[in-house]
Amino acid sequence: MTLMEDSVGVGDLVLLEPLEEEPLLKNLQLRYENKEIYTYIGNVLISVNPYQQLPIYGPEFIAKYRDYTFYELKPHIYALANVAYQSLRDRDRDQCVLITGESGAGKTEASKLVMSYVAAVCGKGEQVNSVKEQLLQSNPVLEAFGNAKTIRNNNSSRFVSDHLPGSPLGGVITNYLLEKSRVVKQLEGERNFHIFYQLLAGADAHLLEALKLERDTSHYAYLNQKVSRVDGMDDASNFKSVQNAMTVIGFSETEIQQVLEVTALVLKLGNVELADESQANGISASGIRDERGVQEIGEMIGLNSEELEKALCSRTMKTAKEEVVTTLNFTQAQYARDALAKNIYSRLFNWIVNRINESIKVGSGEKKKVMGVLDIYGFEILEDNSFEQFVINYCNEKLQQVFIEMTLKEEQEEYKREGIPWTKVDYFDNGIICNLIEHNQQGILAMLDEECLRPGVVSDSTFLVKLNQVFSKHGYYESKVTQNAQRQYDHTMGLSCFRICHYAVLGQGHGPSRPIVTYNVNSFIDKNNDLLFRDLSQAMWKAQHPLLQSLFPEGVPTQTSLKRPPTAGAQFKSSVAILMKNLYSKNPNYIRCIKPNEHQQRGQFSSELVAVQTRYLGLLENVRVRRAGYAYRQRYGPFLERYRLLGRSTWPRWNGGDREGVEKVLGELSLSSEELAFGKTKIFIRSPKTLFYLEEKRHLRLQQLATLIQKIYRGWR
Ligand code: AOV
Ligand code: MG
Repeated sequence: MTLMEDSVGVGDLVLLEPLEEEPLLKNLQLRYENKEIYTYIGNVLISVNPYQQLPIYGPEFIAKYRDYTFYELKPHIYALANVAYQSLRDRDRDQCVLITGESGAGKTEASKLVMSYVAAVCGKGEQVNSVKEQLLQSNPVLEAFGNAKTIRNNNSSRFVSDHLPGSPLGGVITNYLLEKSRVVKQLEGERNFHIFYQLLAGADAHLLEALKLERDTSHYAYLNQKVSRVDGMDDASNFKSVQNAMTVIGFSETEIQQVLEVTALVLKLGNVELADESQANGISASGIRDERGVQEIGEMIGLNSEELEKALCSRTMKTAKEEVVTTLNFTQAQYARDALAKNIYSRLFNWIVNRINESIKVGSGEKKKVMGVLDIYGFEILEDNSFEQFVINYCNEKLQQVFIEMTLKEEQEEYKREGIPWTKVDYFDNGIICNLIEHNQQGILAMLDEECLRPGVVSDSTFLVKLNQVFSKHGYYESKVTQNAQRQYDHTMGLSCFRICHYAVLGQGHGPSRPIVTYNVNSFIDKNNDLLFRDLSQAMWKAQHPLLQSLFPEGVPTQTSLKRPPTAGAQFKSSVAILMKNLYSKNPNYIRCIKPNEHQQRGQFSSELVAVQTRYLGLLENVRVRRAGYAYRQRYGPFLERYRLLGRSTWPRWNGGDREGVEKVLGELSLSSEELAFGKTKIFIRSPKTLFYLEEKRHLRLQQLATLIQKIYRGWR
């Protein structure tokens, strides 16, 4: 079975006729309904989430795909993984597999499939096998600490990971940007990170007692009381898997214990109840309502509870000359407590990632080639979008930019390599939207920073006022204030909101399905400030708990720096920049994931929902780019093998070179020379029609040959 013999639709959208949205969607739907979830656009793989286990994975399929070239078998994620792995090995180029798509579209599952493929086909030997096992076991650990149930996906990744399986396998996982606000607050219908529920459900009585935890999730303020269980997810047994995985990776028993202690600490912090102790004379202050809780925490982490109390309820301001201690009011104290919990958890997560890396990193010495598998949180449009969605969507916007630029570049390079003239292709450059967000002075993030650092009264609304002034005429920005007569007036947008028109695919779909996202500026300033008062980091550093202490190196009292740590937005932006640099230095391979319905249900394909995604993934545009020059290309060898039965001189036997053979066959068929280009190693065909013509001819010829054979056979009888 090959690409074009695929019974359901076309296996490569480059062959789609006519090239329009409706047939494209129909093609994906038809394939999906026949459980063909993979489709190509040239070397890009589209994957539609099946929401069911399909019998198309595992050793048997891996073995099949490793022995064939890309187009010889049905589209499959293994074929893409194989191409990436082979160019890593044979062409000595670092690779990256870039997986994009909205939340719940199947990115994480795809990344796991790619990694398991690479693990299966790469080098052998005892040491390699153990590293492979460790790499694969990193998934359950990362998912426990970095994933959570959201409205969109029961197992949503709340961080960006870049797995770098090396050669022979080894690697590093770079972790960027955990959504730490989830630790203290979750939207309705969502959960905190899986590990909290796993720990409470799966710890045996002895462990629970040692950590002084209650089994019941309702005991903990940080665990959303409305949802504690997820259908089909067994927290208790997952906890066992996580413990086991940590052991396989090489965490010592003490390390595992300490990780769990810090996890428990976060839950306990959430239960520290604060009291408003403002005095009649107007001086505001806060205190601890339940001293026992703080004492318990103190004992657990080896810190005097009075010290902890002080750090939670007051703040030392240092100036160049003196130190002033002020009491925190009730709101500030709550903020401080939550900031501490968020910081502890996100630093713990980073520590875990680094610890895994120590185990799996490629041996030191000469630089090894690497293959990055980048799995990010998907584009998110919720009913109420806040700072988290804003940065997540910014990250996706940047990836889209890489995608467009690199697809074009790759296409151009292939033409160059093959010695074929390149014609420029026009495409929509989303740089304007990226700029709107990230420009150093005039970008939304820069203005947010400016507002956070500005002395005087600043608030989320002063920030919005500023945005409105600066972007009043920006084509991709809108708010209630900037809306003007030309634009459709939208009464639903709140006064505290602004809107961005993301991934705008110009000229296509100006309807409601354009990915316009409304962000509410509420708490943008706080979230961006992400302040952790020094008193708290110093207290954590003083704790006798070795892991906890190591998470707060800046708590060393001798540190006198008055420099403000970078804001959350600035950190995010620089992580994104590193990520981009990393991507541009590698050879890209793309997987574009699509979510077929909003209900996480198998078998349902909503055309409207898929249409929105194909638009903002720019799939049509992608096909257009791919077809702008030559729609189809194939190496001479396999091409000749397939079509030589059409030529008089090449059938039944051909003794010449592959390229000459192809020239002969196509020459004898009198195809227009406009339609063909002979590259150094590949034949290029301009329009899909020509390819269909060849296929049709081949089909007829096969029938002819079959009849002939039957005749001969009958003659024999
Ligand atoms: P995501 O990574 O794209 O979302 P996931 O990879 O977590 O999405 O996929 C969501 C769910 O879809 C999984 O938990 C599986 O149940 C199912 N699924 C996805 N791909 C497959 C597949 N190939 N075969 C079977 N089931 C699949 V997010 O992390 O939310 O952006 O932030
Ligand atoms: Mg994911």
